[in-house]
Amino acid sequence: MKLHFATMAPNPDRVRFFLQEKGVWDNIDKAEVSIMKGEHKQPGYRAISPMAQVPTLELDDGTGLTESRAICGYFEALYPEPNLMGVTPLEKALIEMWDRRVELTYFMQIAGWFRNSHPAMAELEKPQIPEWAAVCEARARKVAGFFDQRLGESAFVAGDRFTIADITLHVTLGFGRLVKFKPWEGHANLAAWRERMNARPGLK
Ligand SMILES: N[C@@H](CCC(=O)N[C@@H](CS)C(=O)NCC(=O)O)C(=O)O
Repeated sequence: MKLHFATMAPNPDRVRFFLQEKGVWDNIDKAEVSIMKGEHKQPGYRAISPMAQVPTLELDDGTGLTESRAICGYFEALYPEPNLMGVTPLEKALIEMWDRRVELTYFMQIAGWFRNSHPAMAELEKPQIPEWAAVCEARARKVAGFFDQRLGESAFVAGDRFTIADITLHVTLGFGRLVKFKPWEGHANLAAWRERMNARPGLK
């Protein structure tokens, strides 16, 4: 199998951090795709990733597995330890709940804000809609407060141990820097959690 990924891109980073935390990143065969050069839109790549996005995990039988969370789920099954997606049915559901909350309510708002306002995205996001960027910005600012409150109640996003939900939030905070959004300035719980995440070798 081969992981098609891009550097400096949040979804590929979700998978990279997941594999680094598993300790297997260096063992995986990889191919770098340049988004800025449009390599993800070439017919050869679209054959495994019809929506022309990275990351894609290309399996030996030619199957193209996309969606970062699905790729992580596949690797979780291949490399069960350390567990990052839950063991019991309830724990699996709670971790998925928190991970999807981060992705859908926060990560996606940063994506909408960035893609609709940043000059570097003008080629990829046509048309850019400044009004939509403003809506996403307001939502991102609000939901950052929700996660700050959560991290005041819980050491990690999904409970008392590190999981994929922490990886998704860590990537989201990094993604937000592209629109100069630093919610840890003014949110003490988020700031303390971020310090701990930044200290993890797997999240570098
Ligand atoms: N839902 C997908 C999203 C993948 C995605 O949007 N990837 C971005 C890079 S972070 C991409 O390929 N963008 C290319 C483009 O917008 O043309 C996932 O979870 O992997």
